[in-house]
Amino acid sequence: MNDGIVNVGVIGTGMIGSLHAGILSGRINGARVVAVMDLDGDRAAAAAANCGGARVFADAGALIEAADVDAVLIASPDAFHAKGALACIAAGKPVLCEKPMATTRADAERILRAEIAAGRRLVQVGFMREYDRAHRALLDLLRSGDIGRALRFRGIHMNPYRSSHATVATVIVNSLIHDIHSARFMMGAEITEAFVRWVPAIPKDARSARYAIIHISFDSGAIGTLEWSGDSGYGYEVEVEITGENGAAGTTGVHSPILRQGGTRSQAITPDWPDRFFDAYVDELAAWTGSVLAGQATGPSAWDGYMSLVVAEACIKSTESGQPEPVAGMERPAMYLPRGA
Ligand code: ISE
Repeated sequence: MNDGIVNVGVIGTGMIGSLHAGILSGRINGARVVAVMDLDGDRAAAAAANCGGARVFADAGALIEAADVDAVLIASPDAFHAKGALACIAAGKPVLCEKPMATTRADAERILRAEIAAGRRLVQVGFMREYDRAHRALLDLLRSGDIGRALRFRGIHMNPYRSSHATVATVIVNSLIHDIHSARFMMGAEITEAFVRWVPAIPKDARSARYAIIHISFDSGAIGTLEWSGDSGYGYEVEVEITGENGAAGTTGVHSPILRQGGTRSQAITPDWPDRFFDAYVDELAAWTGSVLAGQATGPSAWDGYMSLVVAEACIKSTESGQPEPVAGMERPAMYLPRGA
């Protein structure tokens, strides 16, 4: 890092890992990918070649410990995130861990306590919507006070067909985790209660999920809904609407032109998340690289990763009880001051 370049090791070279590796090596001046790891050797080799000849590892721990790796990006399957993040903290290496930070509240708490014990922030969580320009414009408007006190948050998260989201619990931890974070971050408030209703994807499999709505309450007194589809039938759409005392505002995440032709008006919607959030990933990786070079972690923290799992656990309990469930995390440690504060 002494040449002003962060040498990054990437764990997991699937869809998101190879996207991150390509952005880091091709678009971020302050970063280079020097190591990649994946259990699929061919996939790792292809990613390494795409990054100008990075070293290929078969073991994540060896990559994290490698002397020439300054910082780590974890993009492995969700179940391996917590182990990797803990290993990075133990090695004292900054890590951008893709969401979810962990798949259970208990593992998320282990990571949080390990970072507190380390005495400094090392973890950033891959909640890239914070870097989406439509979300940032809405947040700036909300923070300007133009619409007054926020009363309601509505998250809309419409996916094209998703075979990977087998159960409503998996949907909550893997996908709705984005919306849980956006709600907390943009409202500047903690969620205190969650109530989940959903429509099964497979009529005979009550735990499968085609459409889900999470009803939430905030400690500010505001309320909200997080709406998710596993097969929108029209593409990929993520939007946020916030209603305040003096008005309402929403993201305009669809940037394609409006076409008027043949008696209709139409607008193209992105086919999936890499298209909709590519610019956000670039901005996220540029910000992360800058924070590593500055030695001061910024962006979504291990606290955000932990609280998203605290909320997710309450949501899963609600799917089992059929009732609204309380959300209660630990006291916010001093090293995680409210961001934007
Ligand atoms: C995926 O893992 C993501 O992170 C996308 O942002 C989200 O929209 C999608 O539902 C997830 O499966």
